[in-house]
Amino acid sequence: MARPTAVITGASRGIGRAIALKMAATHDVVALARSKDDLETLAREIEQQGGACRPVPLDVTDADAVTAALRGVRADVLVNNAGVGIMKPLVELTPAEWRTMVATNLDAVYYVTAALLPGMVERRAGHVVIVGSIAGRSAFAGGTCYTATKHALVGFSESLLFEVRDANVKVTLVNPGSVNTSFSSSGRDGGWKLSADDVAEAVARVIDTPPGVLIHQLEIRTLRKG
Ligand code: NJP
Repeated sequence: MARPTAVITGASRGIGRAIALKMAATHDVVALARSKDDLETLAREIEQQGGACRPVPLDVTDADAVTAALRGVRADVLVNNAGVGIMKPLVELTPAEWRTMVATNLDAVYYVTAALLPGMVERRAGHVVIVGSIAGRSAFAGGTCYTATKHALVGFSESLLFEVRDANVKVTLVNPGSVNTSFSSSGRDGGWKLSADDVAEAVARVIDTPPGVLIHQLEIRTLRKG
């Protein structure tokens, strides 16, 4: 029997890469990001472990490229993970930085989900996971745009759930605290943070709930000491 397919955005490094490696134990992986070489390295690693991974080098903020690349892809699981955080006071943010965050953290979630959701609804099966953030319900100086995009995902994901749950499609928003990736370069030792593997483990668990049961929102915290 064919294995299910998981499409994962932002799979070239960090949390998305860890999710791809974790999901590859049970799913064929379609890995999206712009860094072609990193995706190919990931694919080789997954293949060495006996899995299957198709790298799709792509800018997820390019709506036409997303539609073209995902045409005909049958996704059982979609993990919208790609994201950008440029933390600085509002008056220092450039319009380009603002647009990059909104385009990556919000617009792209719409593009990728819209490309894969019709198939899920038609098959009456599927799971859309969105990697948000604790910044989706809290705020901090320097986070005007980033928190706005992650707050937006709360409304997006709950509205989407109400649209598709009768079609048996699940929607989950996963909100991690700080994760030790190259996402933020505070210069501080990140040993106290969650690891990308911690988040991947949580994602695998929310996907593995029984039919008829959905974890719609999950917040993940570290207990490690700073
Ligand atoms: O970030 P990082 P994380 N088109 O920088 C991809 C959220 N989060 O893994 O294109 C396509 O290591 C990029 O690939 P590439 C956060 O908001 C994090 O930590 O090759 N892909 C890379 O694979 C985000 O939503 C923390 O450069 C694009 C990936 O995105 C998610 O977790 C805390 C792209 C970013 O890898 C993953 O973050 C939290 C584009 N235009 C939430 N732009 C945290 N780390 O502390 C970027 O609460 N990517």
